[in-house]
Amino acid sequence: MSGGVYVSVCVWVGLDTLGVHDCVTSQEGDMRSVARVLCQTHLLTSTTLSMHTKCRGGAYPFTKDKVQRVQIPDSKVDWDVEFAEYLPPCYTAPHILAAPPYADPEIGAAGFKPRWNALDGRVSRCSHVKPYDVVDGFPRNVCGRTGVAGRGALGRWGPNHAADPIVTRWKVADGKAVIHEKTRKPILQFVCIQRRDSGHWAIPGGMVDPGERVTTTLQREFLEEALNSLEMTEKQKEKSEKQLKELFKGGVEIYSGYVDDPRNTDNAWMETVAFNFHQDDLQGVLYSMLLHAGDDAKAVKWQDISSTLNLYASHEDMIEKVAHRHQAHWSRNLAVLPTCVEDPGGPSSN
Ligand code: RP5
Repeated sequence: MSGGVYVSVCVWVGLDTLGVHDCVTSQEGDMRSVARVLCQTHLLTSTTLSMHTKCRGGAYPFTKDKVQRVQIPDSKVDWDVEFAEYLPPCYTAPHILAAPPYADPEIGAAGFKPRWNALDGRVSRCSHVKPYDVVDGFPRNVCGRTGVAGRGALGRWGPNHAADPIVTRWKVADGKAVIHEKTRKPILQFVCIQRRDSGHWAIPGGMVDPGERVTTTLQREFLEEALNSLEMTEKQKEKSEKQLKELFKGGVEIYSGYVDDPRNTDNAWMETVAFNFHQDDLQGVLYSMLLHAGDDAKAVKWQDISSTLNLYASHEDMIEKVAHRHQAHWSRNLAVLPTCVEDPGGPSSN
C-alpha cells in the first residue's frame, strides 16, 4: 500500500440493498432505524485507520488564499495526544461562505441545528469510520489533526460523502491479454480522469447529493466526468445509460471510509464508497466505448494499473485493492520470472 491504509471489509454487498450508504439517503422513519443498525454493524467490521498525510503541512490547496496549515508531527495527529500550543488558523473558502446550495451554513447561524452522527433530513452526518466527537459545537476529524480548522473548500461540516466508480477492463493487444514481463500477471486498466482543480489523476468520483442513492451517484459521476454526459443530447445520454446498465448492476464494493483528501480540515473531511465495475468480455462496451472528459475532469484515459501510479488523495490504495481482487499485475519490484505459457482463455476475474 502507498501512504495510509484505511481498510474496509464489507459484510454486506448488493447495490440495491439497504446498507450503510443508504444512511445517506433513506428518509422514511423505519428505514432510518434500519440504516442506523447497519451503520453500527458496518462500523464494527469495516475500518482500520492509519494516519492521514495529504491533508497536513503546506498551504491549504486549490484556493487563492494560501492559508498555511500548522505543522503537526506524526506523534501529535491523534486528538488524544496533548498538544497545548496547537492553534490552527480557521479557514473556510470564500466560495463556500457564499452559501452555494450544497454547503452548510456557519456553525451557530440562525436555524442551523445539525444532527451530528445521524441522518439529518436528507443529509448523512454519519461517518463510515466511527462516531466522531463534537467539541464546542464543531465536529472533529475522525483521523486527527490537520493543521487547519473551519471547512476549507468543503461544503459540509463533518463527513462530506462521495462515491468512486472504479471501472476496469483488461489491457489487450491483438485480441489477447497483455501480460506484464516481470510479474507474468495480466495488466488491468481503469478509467482515470485528470481533476480540473489540482491537475491530479484520479478515480472519476463525486459527491453524493442529499437524498441520492450511492448507486445513482456512481453512475452519474462516471457519465459526467468520463463520458461528458452533461453535453449530450437526451437521446445520446439514454443510449450511454443503456450501454452501461448491465455493467453498473454488477459492482463490487472495494472500500468505504475516510479519504486522505488534501482538502480535509479539523472540522470537515471526505469519506467515500468505492465500487469496482469490471468487464472481461472483449466484445463488451468497455472495449469499444469512447471516453470524453466532462464536468470537473479536464482529461480522461484508460490507465494501466501498477504500483507506480501517483493518484489524487488515497485513490492508489483503492486501486491496489482492485488489482489484487483480479489477481492483476501490481508491483514492479520483482525479479524477472521465467516465461510461462499464456492461458488462451485470457485472464478472468474473481
Ligand atoms: C475524493 O474527492 C473522493 O474520493 C472523490 O473522488 C472526490 C469527490 O470530490 P469532488 O471530485 O466532487 O470534488 O476525496
